[in-house]
Amino acid sequence: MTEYTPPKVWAWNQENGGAWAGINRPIAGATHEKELPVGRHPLQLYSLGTPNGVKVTIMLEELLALGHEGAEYDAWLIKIGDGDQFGSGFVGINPNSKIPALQDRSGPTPIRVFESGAILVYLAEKFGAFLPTDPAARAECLSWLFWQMGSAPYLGGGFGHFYQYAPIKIEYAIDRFAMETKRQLDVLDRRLADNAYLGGAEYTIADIAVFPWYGGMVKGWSYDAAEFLQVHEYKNVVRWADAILERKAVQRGRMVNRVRGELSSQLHERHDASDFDTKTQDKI
Ligand SMILES: N[C@@H](CCC(=O)N[C@@H](CS)C(=O)NCC(=O)O)C(=O)O
Repeated sequence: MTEYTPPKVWAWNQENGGAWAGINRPIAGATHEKELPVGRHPLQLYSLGTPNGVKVTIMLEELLALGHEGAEYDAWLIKIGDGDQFGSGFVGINPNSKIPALQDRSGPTPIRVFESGAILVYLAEKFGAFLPTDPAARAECLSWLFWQMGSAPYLGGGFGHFYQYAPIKIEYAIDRFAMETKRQLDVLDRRLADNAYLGGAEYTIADIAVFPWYGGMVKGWSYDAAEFLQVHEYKNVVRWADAILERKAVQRGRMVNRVRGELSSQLHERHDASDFDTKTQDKI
């Protein structure tokens, strides 16, 4: 390993060569003026089909499947590789410049919500679904939801970054984050040994948040690392992920704002329930 001695003062090296280096900046705020489009539905989602984005589209499709018409939504595509998250309109609803961001326009004054966990809680409370009201069950559900928000950056920003995206393979970094990712999978596996879902017997926003990250990991969708991390060993996580994947709302939610994979699985924007049948990339 080449030794690196940090200088006295860090400087921004724009040419660091890593994947995503082009969109990383040490400053916040908008880079350009750009209004966001607004559709006809009460909820406007600005997102991309990454694990964080998919949490929200799964939740919205689950709410619609339960018959909550107020959960009708327009899902607009934010291309983070092109820097759409730094447009002034997007920064106006998420000062952190990251997808997903939601605007609820059902009332007299639009309400903005950013951070996928906050969006899940907001929607669960608005529609009274997927968040138990019993104090013990609610505490368990929120504990797993916040576990996901705190843990996934080690999986994505730590393991995924150094294993797949970094321009050089650094044993120390890969080793550290592989160990933490396996520990996290074991945490889930032990919980799911005695419980159908993370909150207990019921499917909740905790499962909706954790599935795209850790379900994706054990299904081998992430970072080409299934063999490296021996993900098949986490049998209870695999069983749980398979059960969630059978849900029609989950299958639909995974298609929205998706820009990779089979063309028939990519619905770049969703403005109507019928779009799943008529507007996937293989059909337009
Ligand atoms: N904690 C945030 C994380 C969101 C996040 O990291 N979004 C990524 C895509 S998955 C993003 O928009 N990245 C663009 C950027 O960093 O400029 C959440 O859960 O909403």
